[in-house]
Order: sequence, then C-alpha cells, then structure tokens
Amino acid sequence: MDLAPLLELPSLGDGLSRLEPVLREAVGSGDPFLDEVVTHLIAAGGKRIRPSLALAAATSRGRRATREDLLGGVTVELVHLASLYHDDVMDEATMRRKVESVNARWGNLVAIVAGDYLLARSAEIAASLGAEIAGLLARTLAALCQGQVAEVQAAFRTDRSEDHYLETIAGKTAALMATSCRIGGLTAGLPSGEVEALTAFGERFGMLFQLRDDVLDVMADAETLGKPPGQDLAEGVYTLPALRALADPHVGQELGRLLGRPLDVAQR
Ligand code: GRG
Repeated sequence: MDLAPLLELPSLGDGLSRLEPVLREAVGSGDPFLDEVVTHLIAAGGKRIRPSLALAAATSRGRRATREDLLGGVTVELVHLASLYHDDVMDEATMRRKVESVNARWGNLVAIVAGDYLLARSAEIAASLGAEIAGLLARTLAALCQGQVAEVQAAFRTDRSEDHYLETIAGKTAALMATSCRIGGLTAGLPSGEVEALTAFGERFGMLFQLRDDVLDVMADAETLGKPPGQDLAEGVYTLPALRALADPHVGQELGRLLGRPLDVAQR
C-alpha cells in the first residue's frame, strides 16, 4: 500500500517519528529476554498503519500530536502486534515482516506468552487514557477474536457465503482500524460527529485494506507477496476472490487439482 500521500502530511510524519520511542518504552519489561522477544517485530518494521490512522485522526485539525495521541497510536499497534504473534502460531508461519517469525525463532510457548504480554501492556495504556478508550479497546479485542474464529470455522463449512466473509474481515481487520481512528478522535477531544465520521472511515478503510490483501494473495507474484501466492486457499481460508472463483465449478475443479485436494463449490 502506498502510504506516501498520507505520510506527506507534515503533522503525521512528525507524530510517527515521535511514536517509535514511546512504542519501545511501552513494551520495556526490564527482562532482557522478554525485551528481545517483544521488540523483534517492532524492529523488523511494519507499516504502522493503525497508529497512522490514530495520529491522522488526532491531528486532522492541524494541531501537533500530544503524548496522549501518541499513546493512543501505541495502544492499537500493540494489539496488532499481539495478533500477529498469535496468528503466526496458528498458521505455523515461519516469516513475518521479512524476518523469522517469533514462533519459528523461540517456539510457540514464547510467542503466545509474549503476545499476551503485549496485550496486557496495550490494556494498561488504554486504561491510562480513560474508561471510554479502555472499554473500546476491550470490545475491539473481542471483535478480532470473533473474526479469527469465523475464519477458522469457514474452513470446516460448506455453506460459505460472501456475507460470512464480510463479517470475518470486519472482525479480524476493520474493527481495529475503525478503533484506531476513533481513539485518535477521542484523544484529540474532537466533537462527537467528527469522531463518528472518523470511525466510519476507519471501518471502510479496513474492509478495503483486507479485500485488497486477499485479491493480491491470488493475483500477485511470490516476490511481491514475500510468500507463495494462493496461500489462503492452501490454508483453507476462503476469501472473496476465492469464493467468486469457486462459484464456477470448472475453476473450482482446476484450483482443487492445483492444490491436490477437492474444493467445495461456494454457495452464494
Ligand atoms: C491476540 C488480539 C489478539 C487476537 C487473537 C490471532 C487473532 C485473534 C487475530 C488475528 C487477526 C489478523 C492477523 C488479522 C490480519 C490483519 C492484517 C491485515 C495484518 C497485516 O497488517 P499490516 O499489513 O501488517 O498492517 P504490518 O506488518 O505492516 O503491520
């Protein structure tokens, strides 16, 4: 995704560079091993989309990001990081952000507990920002889990539908992006109408972001993706492009042949 137009916003570039030390400070435990594990993916990069959304929302009226705004961005990035740690355990992924995944390097137990630790830190920061943000963050965590369970469930169902897919991505991706925008609006103390509009923008941005990701999984080459294309279907994840393709029995048969196992034809 080309974030350049967003990053050209002077206030956002300033906020993102000031976010990094706050992010590292937030995960510091004093234990050298835990610190190494929890900074592994922070150091590896990542696009910082969720804090970008929070900071863009918070500075949308042109003011400089405050420490509260930065902490809002940190709290959502920590949730995202925790979800990556846990997701890689579930998928047995070996690479993340172009480096070895945490589970591949230190094992599943460490990856799960380190993900839990990141969530705990995120919750602590959200609580410091007030009850409204703490409650919002907790509801978003529930939505992420529901989205993830819905995705796993789809692999065992034959009545897969586009509605089910849309519900899945609303939970696993769009909920946190909507919350990122909302938190930015809240830490900046914007009027409620603006907070609602920013939240609606974040939700739609998140849906489109995941749709694009899923289309790229079937259309892009291995080099662009950093993994073999068609990985979603190979893992039993039925995304919208796969559902559309499988609705044609010939395409479904061909995909099944390529993957070496029969695939269910989606019902729409
Ligand atoms: C532990 C919070 C928590 C949840 C448990 C594992 C799980 C339930 C949910 C996983 C949800 C998940 C991994 C959704 C995919 C989200 C997504 C679009 C990831 C890629 O985001 P990018 O492209 O990644 O912003 P970078 O690396 O750039 O930050």
